[in-house]
Amino acid sequence: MPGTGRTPKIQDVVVINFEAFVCGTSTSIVRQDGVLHAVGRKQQSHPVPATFTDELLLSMQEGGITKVSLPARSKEAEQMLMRCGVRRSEAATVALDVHITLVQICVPGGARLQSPTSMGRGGQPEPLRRLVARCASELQEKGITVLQGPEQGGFTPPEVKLLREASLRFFDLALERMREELQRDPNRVIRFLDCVARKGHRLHVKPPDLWDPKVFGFLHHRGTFHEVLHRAFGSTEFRLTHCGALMAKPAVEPMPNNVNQSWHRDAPEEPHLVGQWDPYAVAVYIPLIDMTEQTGVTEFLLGSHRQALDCDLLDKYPPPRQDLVSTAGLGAGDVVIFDIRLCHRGVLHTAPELGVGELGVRPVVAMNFGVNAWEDKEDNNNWGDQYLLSGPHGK
Ligand SMILES: O=C(O)CCC(=O)C(=O)O
Repeated sequence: MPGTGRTPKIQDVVVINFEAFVCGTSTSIVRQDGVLHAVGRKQQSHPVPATFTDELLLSMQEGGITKVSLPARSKEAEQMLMRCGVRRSEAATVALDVHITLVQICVPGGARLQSPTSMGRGGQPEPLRRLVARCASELQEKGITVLQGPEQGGFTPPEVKLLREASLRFFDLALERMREELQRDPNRVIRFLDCVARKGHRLHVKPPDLWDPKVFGFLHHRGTFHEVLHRAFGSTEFRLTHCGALMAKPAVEPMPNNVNQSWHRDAPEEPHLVGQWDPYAVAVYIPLIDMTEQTGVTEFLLGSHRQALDCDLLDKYPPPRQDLVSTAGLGAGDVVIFDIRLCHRGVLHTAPELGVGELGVRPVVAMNFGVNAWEDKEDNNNWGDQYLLSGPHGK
């Protein structure tokens, strides 16, 4: 099985627990008597051509696919099948009925992350104290909470504009420098102290301006989300340890690296801290555009912050949908707070027309906060040791 080093055996039946969601159809790939069958919602079963099977098994072994999809009857779909070795006559059978490709589907499987309501009983806005207590308790129990709209402590349109401009300004400079680096050496790995490429076409950047308290003081203190953190940590002794922006570039071409991020935690459990603080560290995400299922959402597994679960396995064995939430549906400026241990992943961004800047990117401000006793290893573990851009570097 993928990830375990074991090759699927002929007698394995229904080994592949992924689905294709195309044209409203859910299709499972089932292995029976050594042959892959695609079984549609109406239980019709189609053998998957042998050439395609090999490719599919290989991808599964590499853990690259959890869901498969094909844009209905499209030219690209047909081309994709051809590239996988399916002959035109076979493609007609497979493509029209079953809709399979090796492109990983890029919409989240679970519910939209939503605040129960911004109104209290009787249509009144929820009093700040109650809102803070509710969000802190949600963060503790589910591992994630959200502040939606300025009335709940989300950021205002002018604040979002400032954040978006600062993030894009830095991103554009970084792109220019990256192009120069790649021209010099096409194999250059983008791993700098201020800019790092991540899977899922993410570029994680650290715009130094975000550390400027005169312009971006609202990120650093006195916001409603700081109140939630205070309440959840049970202490005022916490601090901002990382401040950056996650820029998801659109994945529009059928390319082999068009894959969602792998499920992961941003930091591991620290048993010596949990006894005293739970949570002891969180990530705060602020989408800078309105999010839809197509704009590169982040998907989260509820409750996983307190589970001794190997997040990596979720790539091969997708979690139940009822335990998943995503940032789809959130507005620009909403504030997502999640436990640093919560399993999550970035889903591909496929709607450049809804993004911003020259490339149509999806920007999200990403910050880490932790109690003073927590050491954030983000900057040491995940980044390079040289700056891509010269000039001031923030913190
Ligand atoms: O960009 C996203 O949606 C999530 C990114 C993420 O989780 C990461 O890069 O660690």
